[in-house]
Amino acid sequence: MLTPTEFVDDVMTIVQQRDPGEPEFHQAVREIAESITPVIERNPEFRRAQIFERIIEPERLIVFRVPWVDDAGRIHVNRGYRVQFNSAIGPYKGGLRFHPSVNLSIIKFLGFEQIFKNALTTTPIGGGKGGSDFDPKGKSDLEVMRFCQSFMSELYQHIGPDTDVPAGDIGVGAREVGYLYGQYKRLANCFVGVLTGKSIDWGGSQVRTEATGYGLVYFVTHLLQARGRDWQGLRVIISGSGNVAIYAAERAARLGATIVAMSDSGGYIVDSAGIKLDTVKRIKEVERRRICEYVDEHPSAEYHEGPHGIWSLPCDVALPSATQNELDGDAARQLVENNCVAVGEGANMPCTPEAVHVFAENGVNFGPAKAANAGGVATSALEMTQNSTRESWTFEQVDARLRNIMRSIYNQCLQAADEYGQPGDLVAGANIASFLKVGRSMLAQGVV
Ligand code: NDP
Ligand code: 2IT
Repeated sequence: MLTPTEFVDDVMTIVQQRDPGEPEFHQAVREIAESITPVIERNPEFRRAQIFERIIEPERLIVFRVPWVDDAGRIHVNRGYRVQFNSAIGPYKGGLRFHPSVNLSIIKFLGFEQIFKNALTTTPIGGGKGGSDFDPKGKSDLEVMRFCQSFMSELYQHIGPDTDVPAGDIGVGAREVGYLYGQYKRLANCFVGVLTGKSIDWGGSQVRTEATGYGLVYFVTHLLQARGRDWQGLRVIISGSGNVAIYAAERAARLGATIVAMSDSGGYIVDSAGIKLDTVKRIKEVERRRICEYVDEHPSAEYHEGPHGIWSLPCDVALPSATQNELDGDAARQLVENNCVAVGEGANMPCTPEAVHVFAENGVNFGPAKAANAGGVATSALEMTQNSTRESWTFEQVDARLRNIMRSIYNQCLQAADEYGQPGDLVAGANIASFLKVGRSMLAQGVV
């Protein structure tokens, strides 16, 4: 009989020996390994076929040089990555992150999480992720274009509409997807759905821009319903002010919530009357400036240096939507003290393991990232469907599908948690339901 500790220890020994110096990847592997021990016990064929031991090794890892020339004629060299982690249930799918902090550990944790997230979406997509340590901040449009063209000059040979379909993530939005797509099309001489998050004018899907944030709010709606509540009158804190944060704020505000605080990497703004989203959108999406400038236009609001203090504010719901490990145990205890009732992870792995533990101990309803933020990639899969059938669905059609998908994800998590004796634990439920789907698919396809 395998004890849970033995299984987790065995797995962690493998990744720590094979992949030293990858703390974020180890963190993501440990969380899943801990949750799925009962699945391995109940399904010995998974153990015999070494399913988890195979899942933790990417099918393919591509690392490449990205040279580019700035506006002053200086040459820069960045590093590009694409991890094609698992294709058991469909083509590799996952975003590209452009941020100076990007390294192999971060790309692998994101790619690993993506396998399980994508399995929950009910759509047939495998897991992948990529990016670069390039920093788009402060660069001109032409510099960003030259960088994207150089990045795609290598990447194009590894991707395809039935092979691997990248999209956006931190630092990669509509502008970058446009430049990346232009270069792909030129090199491949082929107009296909090889990227998602495209503009509506040339193959994008309605709702993709809004999908991660809207989907997060649809998911948290179920958490609130479980407590007999809705969004009306709730005070909500959202970290970040990028794609996920902005559209989560928009949807929650439309449902009657007051968004009291948002942030960027420099600090956070507090507006107890409710943050004016039009101002945030203009500052962050159009002008690409800093969130602190919000208070110049709304003097009753406050700005505080440093992003971490945002969790000390009183709120009913917290939606960490900036980056990994941004909400730690102390922040979680502060939220609990302030009577926060629900937390939905908009970012990938934003809560540390200690924070997740604090929420569970204190009865805070918690939506883990791979379930709560899956609306973005799910809508990417809907974009792929529209591209391959050359259809364009209306906003209402896509939004209705997104709501159904988020409901299905919530139900899958609840059911799996129940079946494996951990009722209400959505972290366990998300990990078990997704692992079962990927694991069964790998079993069926043999040792590959
Ligand atoms: P954006 O680039 O649009 O916005 C990122 C936001 O997070 C910005 O406000 C940024 O501040 C802040 N941020 C980024 N890095 C840090 C950091 N190291 N410390 C503090 N703040 C930081 O990215 P997205 O909104 O697309 O992504 C946000 C999160 O959501 C990421 O974890 C991403 O993986 C996840 N996600 C995204 C999806 C999508 O469809 N876009 C889908 C599912 C998950 P600043 O402007 O100062 O850099
Ligand atoms: O983390 C994520 O799910 C994303 N960045 C979206 C990926 C996608 O392919 O739409």
